This record gives sequence, structure tokens and C-alpha cells, in this order.
Amino acid sequence: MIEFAPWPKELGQIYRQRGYWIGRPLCAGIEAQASARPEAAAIICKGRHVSYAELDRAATNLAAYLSGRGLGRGDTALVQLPNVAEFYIVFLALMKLGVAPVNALYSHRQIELSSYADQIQPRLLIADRAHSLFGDDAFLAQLQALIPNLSEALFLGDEQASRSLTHWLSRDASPPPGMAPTPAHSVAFFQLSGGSTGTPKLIPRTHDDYDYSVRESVRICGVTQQTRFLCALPAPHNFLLSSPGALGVFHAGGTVVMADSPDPLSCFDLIARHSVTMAALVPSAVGLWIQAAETRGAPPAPLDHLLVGGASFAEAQARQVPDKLGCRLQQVFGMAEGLVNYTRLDDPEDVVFTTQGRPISPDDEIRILSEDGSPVPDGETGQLAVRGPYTFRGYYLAPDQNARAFDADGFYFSGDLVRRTAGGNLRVVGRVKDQINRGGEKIASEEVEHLLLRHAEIRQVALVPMPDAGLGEKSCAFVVARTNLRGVDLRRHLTGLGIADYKLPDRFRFVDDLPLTAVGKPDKRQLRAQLELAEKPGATG
Ligand code: OOB
Repeated sequence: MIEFAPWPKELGQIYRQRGYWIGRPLCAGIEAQASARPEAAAIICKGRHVSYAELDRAATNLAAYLSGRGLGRGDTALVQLPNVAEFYIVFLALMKLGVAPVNALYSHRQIELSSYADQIQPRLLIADRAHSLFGDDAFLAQLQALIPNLSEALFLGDEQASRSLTHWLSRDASPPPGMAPTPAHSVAFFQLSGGSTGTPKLIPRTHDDYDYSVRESVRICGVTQQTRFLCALPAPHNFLLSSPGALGVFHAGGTVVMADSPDPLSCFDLIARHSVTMAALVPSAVGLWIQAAETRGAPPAPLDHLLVGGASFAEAQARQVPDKLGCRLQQVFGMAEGLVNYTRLDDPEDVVFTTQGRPISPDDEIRILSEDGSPVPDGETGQLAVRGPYTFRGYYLAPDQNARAFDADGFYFSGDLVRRTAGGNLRVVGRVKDQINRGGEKIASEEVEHLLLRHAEIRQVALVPMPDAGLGEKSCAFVVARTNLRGVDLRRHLTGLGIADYKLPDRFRFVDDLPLTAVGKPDKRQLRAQLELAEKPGATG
């Protein structure tokens, strides 16, 4: 079985007694819908309707095929698919089979995929021939050289039947005896961490803990059979998968409508065409939707509920949602590591517009701590630490990082600065982690800095966030170079190494030296202040 840091026995007992952990694998909710309402639409993607029965059948076919190839409980898989129905079918298949996937983002490239593969040593790769890395088998061969274990590869869009994902999804097969999900208290899959370290870390999520967060999210967000949910952000992201996300919609028997991007015009069209009732967006996309609504009119009427989270959401913009977009707002402050907070549907307006809500569970233990580790009173800012029934207890095989991210009581430090209001809701006011939140996409500064330092002509580098009207934040690299370099050279250097585009610095600033802190590290606070000053109206910087 896959190694992970478990919850202490006493806590596990409490979580079971209180009905949070019910011993149910993540595939069970969908399977229940498939037998209760087989004909109901589970997924609509590019005009194709996939019923619950079809979803379950295709997943069973794939699971049976993979089982025949010797895959099963305790194995791992690296999956990279775009926003298509196959993403969920594959996920369901792997849950049935007991294989734990990492679902990489479609924007991820060699660096990210190699790192994930190196960490989980997958036996199976499922990817898309239309992705730039998988047009031929060169990158697969590279991965196989790194991971001798990697014996199976299936591709969306492969012309050869034996390697075609679609082929194995549609070939009727019965599950062999013995095929079963992993026990509910073990790892179901790995979620991706936004990270603040040199390599992207993985978060083991168990069936028990994830299923609980999904069931409660369904209740808190009022998801029902009638819900038609627009998935217009990357499907693997925790927000779109479980808060309440597609798994929440499947649990309730609703329909997921898939979009390639949150682009307002195509989304408004999908809302009209498929009577979408609920959508989930990051704040930067809300900005685009409001702009589009101002020029072309509000999104079509079926949309009545918008969830917004993933990055800081300005109160002024939050207040515009009901008028401009004609729907209710629910704020979400969550993290792939676990804790998810929601404003509630019956909260007063003030709470909905000015806070990011409160935790899912009465047993989410939240501490807000000052720099010396003592709790701060309500209304004052401190670092968020949390433990609870669906917050993980350790990154996968990362003891050093875990020693820094957890305290002795098992509380996870998310790196967020928050305040708690008298009513018990949280406001996210900043962060201490070395991360850039670029329109909800998280960039670990250290990862990009390490890659830039591989350039022979770079002496020192510091990546810091700079304010941006559209995305909230963009990234700026301050570079001390040995010779004359240009931004374009460094972008080419990074692209050549193979990182996701969203991690490429938006701006480079070449400087003679970096300001240093008392301990001799680049003083990022000062660098950020320089950028913020430069962004002020009237500044010339
Ligand atoms: C979600 O998950 P991640 O893992 O991509 O990022 C988590 C981090 C948080 O620690 C916080 O720094 C930031 O994203 N964040 C927010 C926020 N929601 C997330 N910052 C300010 N306001 C918010 N509402 O981003 C995520 C996971 C599940 C549900 C929603 C978002």
C-alpha cells in the first residue's frame, strides 16, 4: 500500500464515530447514481452527453483492461488530460481498480511531469496525443528511462488501438474477480500542492477524508440532481474536483458541463445551451465575466449560483456579482491540502461579500497564530494552522518539508495570513509563503529561481509577486547577471527546461545587486514594495 502520514488513532476514531469517515471508496457515489438513475446525464462535453450508466460502464471497461495488464491496488498512475469527459472516466476507473493517480494540469510540461513521476514511480501513464509533449514517444521514452516501472501507456487520440484510451473505454469487459478499490482509509489519489519549495510536492488524499469533504460540500453548496455545474477551470484542481466540484455534482446526481476555459463568451453560450445553474471561478475570471456582462449583457438566466475562490477576491468586485452577473455569490477559501471554507447560502450579505467563509466541519480545528506562536484574538491577523478530518498530515515522501509545514500537534501551516471575524468567518489578508498566486495558479518562487540559476550567466535571482489589475498578481524576476542578458533569453532558457507557461516570469528586472535581509537572504519584502510603488498611479518606476 502507498505510504502516507496517517491521522493519530484517537482522532480517526472520533472522525468515524461522528460519521465523517464512512469507509466508502471515492467511486461509490457515482456507482450509486449509475444504478439509481442510469439514463441521467453525468457529463456534457462539446455537445456529447455521457449518462451515469455510460460513465460507469466506460470506467469499468478501462479498469478491467488495466486489471488484465496486472495493475491493481497500491499501484500509481500519472494522468494528464484536458477538460474532457475522459478525465472523469479515467479517474473513476482508477478508483475502482485501487490505482492512485496524480492528475497533472494540462499546462504542466517536462519539469512537472518528470518530478511527479519520479515521486510516485507510476506503472501507468495516461496522456493526450494532442499535448505538445506526447505528439510522439520521445518524452514517454525519457520517462521510462527514469521510471523502469512505467510499463503501460494509453493516449487520448492514439491511432493504434492497443494504445488508444478511447478503444479500451469502449470495449466491453467485465471486472475480474478480486478487482477492488483500496481500503477507504488508504490513499485514493494525490492532489497537487501549489507549493513554495523547489520541487512540486504531492498530497496523499484518502477515500475517507476526500469523500467526507465532497459530501459536506454538496450539502453546504446545495448541489442537487437539478444542478448543472460549469467546469471552466482545470478539472483536476481541488476547487473543481471537490469543492463541491465534479465529484460533488456526481454524488448528488447532477450534470457537469465542461468548458475549455473561463472565457465569458463561450461560457455564456454553454450556460444558455445547457441550462447551467452553478459555476465556479477564480476572481480574475469573475473580472472578465463582469466586463463581458457590461458590454454584452448578463450571463443567461439559468445561472443562479457562482462560487468564487482560489485567490484574493476584492470586496468591491464581490458586491458586483448579484447585480452584474445576476446570481448568488458563495465565496470559497480552500486548499488542495484539505481545509475548505465556504460562506453559507443563508449568510447575511455582509458576510458573503467581505469574508471567505468558515470551515466545512465542526471538527476543523483552526488556530490563528502570531509570529511567536501564540493565538491572536479575533479581528487580528495571524498565520493559519489547521488540522481536521480532511486535512492531510504530510506531503508524500517529504520529511524535511513536513518538519517545516506541521507543528508537533499535527497542525498544518498553510502559509496564509487570516483574520477571524466575531461571527467566526475567515478573511484571507495575505500570505507568508514564498508563492505567487497568478489568477489562482500558484507558482512556488523557489522552483522558478532554481531553474533560472541553472543559467550560467545568472548570479542571483529573486522571484516576487507584482500587483496586476487583471490577474491579481503576476511574477517579476529580479536578476543579477554576469553579462548583458535580456528577458527573452531567460524565457527561452526556462521554456527549454520545460516548465509550465504560467510559471514563466511576466517581467524581468536586471539589477546590480539584491537587497538582503539580516540573515543574508534576498529581501523580498523590499523588492515587493518597490514593485507596488511602481504600480501606483503617477509612478515612473
Ligand atoms: C485552492 O487550492 P490551492 O491548493 O490551489 O491553493 C490554496 C491556496 C490557499 O492556501 C490560499 O493561499 C489561496 O490558495 N486561496 C485563497 C482563496 N482560496 C484559495 N486566497 C484568498 N482567497 C481565497 N478565497 O485554491 C482551492 C481549493 C479548494 C477550493 C477553492 C480553492
